[in-house]
Amino acid sequence: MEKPKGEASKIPAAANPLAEEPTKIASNINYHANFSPHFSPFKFEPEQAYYATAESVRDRLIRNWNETYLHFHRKNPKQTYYLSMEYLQGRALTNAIGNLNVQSAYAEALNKLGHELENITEQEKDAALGNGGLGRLASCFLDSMATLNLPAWGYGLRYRYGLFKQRIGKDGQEETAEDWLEKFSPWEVVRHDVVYPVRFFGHVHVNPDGSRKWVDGEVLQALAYDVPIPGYKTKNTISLRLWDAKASSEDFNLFKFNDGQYEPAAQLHSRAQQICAVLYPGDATEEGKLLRLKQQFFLCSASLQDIIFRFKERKQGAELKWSEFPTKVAVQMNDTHPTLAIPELMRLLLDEEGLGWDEAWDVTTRTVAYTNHTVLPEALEKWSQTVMWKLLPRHMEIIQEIDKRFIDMVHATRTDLESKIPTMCVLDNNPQKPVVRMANLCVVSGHTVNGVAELHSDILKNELFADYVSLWPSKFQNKTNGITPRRWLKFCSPELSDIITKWLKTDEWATNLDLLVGLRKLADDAKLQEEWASAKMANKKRLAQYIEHVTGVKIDPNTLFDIQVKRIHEYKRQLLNILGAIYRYKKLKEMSPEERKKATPRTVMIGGKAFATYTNAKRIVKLVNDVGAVVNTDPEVNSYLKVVFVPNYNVSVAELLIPGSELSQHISTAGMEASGTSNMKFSLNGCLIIGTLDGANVEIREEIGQENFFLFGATADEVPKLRKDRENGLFKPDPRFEEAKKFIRSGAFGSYDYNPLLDSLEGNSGYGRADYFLVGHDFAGYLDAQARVDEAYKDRRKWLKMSILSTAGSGKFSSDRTIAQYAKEIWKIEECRVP
Ligand code: B1H
Repeated sequence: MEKPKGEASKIPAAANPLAEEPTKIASNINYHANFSPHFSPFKFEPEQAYYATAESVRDRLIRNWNETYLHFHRKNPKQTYYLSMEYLQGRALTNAIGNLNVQSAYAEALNKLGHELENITEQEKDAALGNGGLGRLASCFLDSMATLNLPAWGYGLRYRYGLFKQRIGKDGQEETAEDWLEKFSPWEVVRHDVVYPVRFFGHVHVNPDGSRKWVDGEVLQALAYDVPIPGYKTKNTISLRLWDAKASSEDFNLFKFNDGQYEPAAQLHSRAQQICAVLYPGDATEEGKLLRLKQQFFLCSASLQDIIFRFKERKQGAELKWSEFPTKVAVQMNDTHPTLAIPELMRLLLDEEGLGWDEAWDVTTRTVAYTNHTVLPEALEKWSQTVMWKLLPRHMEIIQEIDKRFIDMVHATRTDLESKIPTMCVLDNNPQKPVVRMANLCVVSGHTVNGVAELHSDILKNELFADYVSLWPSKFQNKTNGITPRRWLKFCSPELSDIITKWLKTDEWATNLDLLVGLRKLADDAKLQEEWASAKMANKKRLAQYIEHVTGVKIDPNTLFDIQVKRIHEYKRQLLNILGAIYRYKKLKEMSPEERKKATPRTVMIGGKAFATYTNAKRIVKLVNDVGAVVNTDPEVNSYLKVVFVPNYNVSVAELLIPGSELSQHISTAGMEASGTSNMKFSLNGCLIIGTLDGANVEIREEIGQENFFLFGATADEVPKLRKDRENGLFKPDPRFEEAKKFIRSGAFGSYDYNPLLDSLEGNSGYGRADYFLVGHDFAGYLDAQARVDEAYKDRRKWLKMSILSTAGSGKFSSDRTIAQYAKEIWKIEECRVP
């Protein structure tokens, strides 16, 4: 490959768009406003300033990006390809400017142009190509891969509409399409030369020599859109390659069109548009399920063709040895969503490259690895065999063969496991509903399977995948999740970051988060505590302004800010939180004004999106809003308690909420939250946690010290028995639990029918069992833990010390640590730094 033309260094200084002086940056922004126009001329409002600034920053990224591409190409190291159906990137501008370390130069340049950087960055729409933790994890991982100079790329889909926008109307949550590409995204570059065919349907043709080929059906084109992912303080800038689907011009039937048959004329074009139309097509219908499966295959097929193309390209004429493929390629599957990468790689090797089964299987199994993110049975993907035979007939043949060989192997080598074959094998051939078990396919085919927190990985080994462990003991690993400290501290809380840098006398913590332990010995220092408190207060005030702006509710920054933000799910137990707030409200009402004065004033904020068809989750959203409407307008109580539902929770809202919070709730039923990652973000920002022994909470508590964590609730190993007891009528509810429910049923929060929601806590859970999530069992412990919070908050110095110790103990939860472990222990890749 040739060196890219027009390198920055060869451009005369005067015209250098990469100069770092504010005056030159201003002129470059101006240049983009005028000569990369997207709006009417002479308009330079914040919106135009945003696009011009973004393009100016992109110029810088492109140089580093091209150099990185070239460097990887020349060095040809083993490279990781991260396959994920989701990336929750959020906004890119602040992050890019921060990673390039040109913050103040850009702020000054924009001032010269009559704008404030802070206002400009708010013009950007979030890229929300993900649902929640799993998607945000993928984005944090890309940030760390780039920062650690690792040869790695992400692959995903370029959804036209990302995660829906949430509005709160009179009936609760309403969803509207999130049009992140409404104007355009300055952060993506379409690669018109990177296009691969992806087939659906059709049938398998058997050649005279017995080889097989998938033919006919419909063929769409996958077109690459690349997003640059800059590392922090390094030139390395890696790619997130998002595939878009299109049909070719040959598929447009001009004859039909001219005949007035407009829709039939463009049938394949409209089918192509459907593929990447939305993030998660509702899968209640058969059509929805088929579309989701098509999306998954589209990602896998395009990515693997691209990976194989690059493998061949980097051979540069040398002899092609497929056995070397796993020494150059590591494919990581982010949950089972990209499982079809396995049969697709097999198919490409067998049918396109002509390898034999054993060789193809050896290459595939040494290449792919699988991360599990959940043990919830309803989230473990199972695809109908009938649908799969129709859509991907050749892949089904391959999966059948994989399954057959697995079963033969167990019969031949492990007769002790024979009775387990029906649950261990890939195909569930139940005649009523034959399905492919994607997680089993991943475990059987992947060289490594990992969970995302110690507790979760233990559950995988001891329960979900226990039968496989004796077969392949070294296959199972743990990789505790992490978060990028750049976005989640340095850039979202500059005030606190500056204080940390000042007291640690280094800013290296942003790339070596373990250095935060240095704060431990300073946690008692009154001067640090005061600076800490003032940074926290600044963040609380900023948050209060935002809350008033989006909800109209005025909140007092002198109250305890108590926040729970995450997807709304029964297992995450927002219902426990709001029942606690309801109980608190009732008690405050019953107090005399004198008694009330002793209460710790609180602002409870809850935010998160409910899946559009998840009725109970939507009822919880409605309840939080109804409680807020009553409590916040009750003059007796509202200086002691406010309850706010924060609408449309997303990455950029998180960047405001997390730095401004003092207490955060991570209160899932033990054993159900695989890890959680917002717990890490809050803790890093000096926020105390009230939580259960679930997911990564366990490790956070270990790191920051149990005395700095408000713990309550059943443990994971107690849960099964408690559920049984509950079934058998052995559960004795705490009277406070009964009181809170009764208060809702009395109509205290309006006329909406909350009975079905409350019934789920009693006899009629949607899971067919009463209070499956043990809200009733944990309620008393929860209230007691909250009482300990109230007491601790009254001792300001003690609270500040705990807050500092939370940050000090968060070093482990950097995604740099997580990714370094993946690189060493799963991918076997090494740094490839651009000089
Ligand atoms: C997590 C999901 C998930 N686990 C299905 N599983 C989806 C499952 O669209 N779908 O079909 C989407 C997402 N997401 C989360 O992953 C866990 O619940 C968190 O505990 C964990 O922190 C996060 C990242 O590992």
